[in-house]
Amino acid sequence: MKLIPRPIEYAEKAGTVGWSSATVVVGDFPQTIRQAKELLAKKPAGKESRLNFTKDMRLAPEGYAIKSIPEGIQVLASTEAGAFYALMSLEQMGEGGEMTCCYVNDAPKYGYRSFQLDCARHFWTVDKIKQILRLQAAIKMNTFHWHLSDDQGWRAEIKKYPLLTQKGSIRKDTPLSLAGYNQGKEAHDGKEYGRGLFYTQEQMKEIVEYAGSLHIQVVPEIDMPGHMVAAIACYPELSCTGEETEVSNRWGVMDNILCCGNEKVYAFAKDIIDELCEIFPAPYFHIGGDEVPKTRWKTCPKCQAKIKELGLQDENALQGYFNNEMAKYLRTKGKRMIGWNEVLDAMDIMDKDVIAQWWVFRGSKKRELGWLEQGGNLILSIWDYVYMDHPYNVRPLSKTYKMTAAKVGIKDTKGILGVECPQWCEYIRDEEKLDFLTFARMITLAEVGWTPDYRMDYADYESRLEQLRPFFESRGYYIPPQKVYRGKARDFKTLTYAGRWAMWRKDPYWELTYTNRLSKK
Ligand code: TNX
Repeated sequence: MKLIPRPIEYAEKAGTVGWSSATVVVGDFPQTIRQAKELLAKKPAGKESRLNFTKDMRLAPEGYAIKSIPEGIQVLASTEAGAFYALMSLEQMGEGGEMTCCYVNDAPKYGYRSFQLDCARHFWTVDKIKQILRLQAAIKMNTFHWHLSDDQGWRAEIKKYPLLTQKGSIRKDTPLSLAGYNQGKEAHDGKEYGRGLFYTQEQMKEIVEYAGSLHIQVVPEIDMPGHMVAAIACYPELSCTGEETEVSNRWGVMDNILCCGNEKVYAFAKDIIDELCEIFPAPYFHIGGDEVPKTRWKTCPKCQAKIKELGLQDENALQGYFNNEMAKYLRTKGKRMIGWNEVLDAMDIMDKDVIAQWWVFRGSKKRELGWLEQGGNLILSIWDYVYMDHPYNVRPLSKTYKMTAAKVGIKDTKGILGVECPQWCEYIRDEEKLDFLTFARMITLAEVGWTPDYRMDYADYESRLEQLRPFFESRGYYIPPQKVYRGKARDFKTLTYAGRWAMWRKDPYWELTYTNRLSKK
């Protein structure tokens, strides 16, 4: 079987059926039919066949069935999305101009299958994002989480606050290494970065529209109240001290955060939400909420007054209050708030509708499991399994494949909305490295989010990945050599796990350099 993600049921039948520009497309689902015709028109003429889409309300919303015989292919689905996913399966199976006749019955395990791209630390073009979205569609992922702001750059045009992109997009220079990380002692490149590198509202709409045609929702993230130095550099009155500062040129966690004792901050956040909600129709909005040091709040008279006035327990509760205000506001716009799992720091007061995205183990798993038990929702994107910015030598694809509910200790999966692989781009500054670290892991995550746990099998997955290598690579989706994504690249096999990390810390570029050497041989 040449198919990723692995479907619920697949059975081979006798004979082959044509998949070429000689295939005639008919039936229900006009949008998918148009897309099928466009896709088939690009293929050379081959064996004649018929492709028929039929609406069948018994199928799950994103599910589909395929029955093929040598004369033609019958697709059943209840929605355009289901019909589209059948087309995406046929695209993979029919790569050679025809395919083995088969029966497929399929539907996703989770409804939220996501990829996050950090466009703040380094900027990626609209065309690059579209290329990634087209791969997401091919592997049946339905969410693009767009990280649009961070300490080192603001990338979303906001008409009410023009400085955010005029000034907040630019940093003085960029750290080159992890040496002295977070202490300002790392080597820098000495080059200004980010002038003009932001998305206009028109461009954001263009991405939303393109993604929508591929049944992908776009969830914008504005990270707050931490990771906000770029905005504070433009509007210093938003911080506790109000002092002038610059867009950050360091990576890590910054003490300078929004002042949650100041009403102006709440108004600012709501204004940004207002503008972005006009652009992004998805029923979710991500407010970040990660890595929020409370150092400044502890001595800030405004924050302390707010804590008193509201009868809050401490600074964590103040963040909880801020989160709840945002969740309430988003609800008036028909949206649910998502936040990184630090939003659970104030779990006892947290709005039950908020979705926590689990990226890091803070102490124990108790909080996250407890949140699920209370009926809360989680998205899984646990650092140790799925983070894409680290080398394959440290985190082989087989590790990403293991992020199943049972493996992370979750018995009742009811509250799990889905999974995500985030790509953070501190050390990814060119498309070559982005490709190297993104595509293969994203394809792996797609199967983690779609295929039921009992149907998952890593050895089988790897053999399908290799069979589909020409399918992906001919479309520009580079897959590293097997020995690289297995984490056993020759030069480094003598290193311990700790040694591999140490090597990466010294030079976060080393694995790419290594792969370049591999491909030149
Ligand atoms: C932690 S994941 C962060 C990001 C960094 C990433 C680097 C998360 C919510 N916060 O700000 O880019 O680590 O791997």
